[in-house]
Order: sequence, then C-alpha cells, then structure tokens
Amino acid sequence: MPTINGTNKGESLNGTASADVIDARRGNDMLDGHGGDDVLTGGGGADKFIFHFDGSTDVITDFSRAAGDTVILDSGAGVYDGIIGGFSYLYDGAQFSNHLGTATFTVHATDYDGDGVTDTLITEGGHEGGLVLLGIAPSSLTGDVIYGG
Ligand SMILES: [Ca+2]
Ligand SMILES: [Ca+2]
Repeated sequence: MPTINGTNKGESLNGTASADVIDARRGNDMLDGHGGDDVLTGGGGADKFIFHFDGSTDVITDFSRAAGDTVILDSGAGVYDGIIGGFSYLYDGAQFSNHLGTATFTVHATDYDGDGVTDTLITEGGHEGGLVLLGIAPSSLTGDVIYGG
C-alpha cells in the first residue's frame, strides 16, 4: 500500500484509485484519498478531508474539531453546498440530505477498530462503504464540520 507523506506546509494531497495511506503532517492540508479503502491522517493544522461515496471505506485517524478539521462529503451531485446545518451535535441514526435531495447520509455510532472507543461512521443510502472518524463519537461532532453535496 503506497504511503503519501506531506510536508510541514499546507498542501493538497491526492491518493490513487487504490488503497492509500496519506499522512499530511503539519499545515492546513486537503486530503483526498480517491478510490480504494484509504487511511487518512491530517497531522497538525486545520485539515480538509474529502470523501467520495464510491463503494470504498476511508478512515480518518486524527479528526479534530478543535483544530478546525472539516469533512467534505461528495455524493456525486457536483455541488458542495454545506449540506447540514442546524445540528448542534450529531447522534447515532442522525440523517441529513444534500441540497438537491439526491443523497441521504446516515450517522452511525460504532466501534470500527474494536478498541473500545466509539467511532463515527457516515454512510450514504445509494452506496456501499462510508467514512470513519476514528476515536470521535457522533455527539462530539457538530453540523458545521461537515460539508458536501
Ligand atoms: Ca495537516
Ligand atoms: Ca485511494
């Protein structure tokens, strides 16, 4: 599995169509694993994690709302319009839709890696796979960290 390492400056890091490990390190980075089951680590800074619902499952290892990290969900609508607002916090079973109403996302509380700590899994009705935020319970996420369409 290729590993893509960033530098200590902010940059845009793109994975391949297969499984990648991306470690962005310091700086405000944008990470896009593209296809395959990718493992994404933002490192320091306010990082943007882009996830495409393409049947794959990506894992974010170090999501931090306090650091200003955000998630961009791409359902294929081609519009990033800030799909959710009004959630003061997320919860297991929470659902929201994109602006066009063509995708419905569901939040799951799960222990994805079996370490006894609750993780968040976000799925979309029309696709297999999803996005995992390791070590982050849905209740510690607000609507303002998730964008997409
Ligand atoms: Ca970073
Ligand atoms: Ca990839």
